[in-house]
Amino acid sequence: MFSLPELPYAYDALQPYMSKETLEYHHDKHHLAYVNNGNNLVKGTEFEGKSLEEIVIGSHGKNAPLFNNAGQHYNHIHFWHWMKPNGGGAIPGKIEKAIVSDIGSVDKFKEDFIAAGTTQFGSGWAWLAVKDGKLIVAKTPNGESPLVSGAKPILGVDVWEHSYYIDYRNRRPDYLKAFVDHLINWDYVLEMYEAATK
Ligand code: MN3
Repeated sequence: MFSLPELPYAYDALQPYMSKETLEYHHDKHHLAYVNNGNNLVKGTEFEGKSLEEIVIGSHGKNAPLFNNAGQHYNHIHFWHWMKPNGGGAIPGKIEKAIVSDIGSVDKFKEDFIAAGTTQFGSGWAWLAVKDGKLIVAKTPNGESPLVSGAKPILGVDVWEHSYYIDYRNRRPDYLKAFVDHLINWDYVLEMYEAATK
């Protein structure tokens, strides 16, 4: 059964970069809907009792309603942890080294990541992921993630309008820049990088 995790910080902890109102709607309403829909849709399918990652990968291309909700549940569980108060800042050495060797430079990573989020037409996500042992920047539509193309996501940002419209209106690039500079929880990114490259 899917369940809604609590936010790892207070609803007002990410202000002024992400408001209490945004987190209340995004976590309490949007994420909860994915949890409830996912629980209803998984019932009686071959995916009942499987892990969330198995459901996301297994339902892709097979059961769109289940995939959309399970994919968004997976994405949002991590999204809350990919942010923290006073985030951004110095990148852990191990990840910085991999960014420089696989992407070129930290500036290039930031530019590519923001561009991926800005150019994702409509709803979706921008990613930093590990594919074949190397870091890549990617974007996906709707509830997809790099999991469905055999990669392991280690950082993602939600570019659905519900994630930024209250705070930034139509200024998605400003939201993405604030996410990179002030919200990213690099400790959690490092944790996922280490798990993905074990
Ligand atoms: Mn969302």
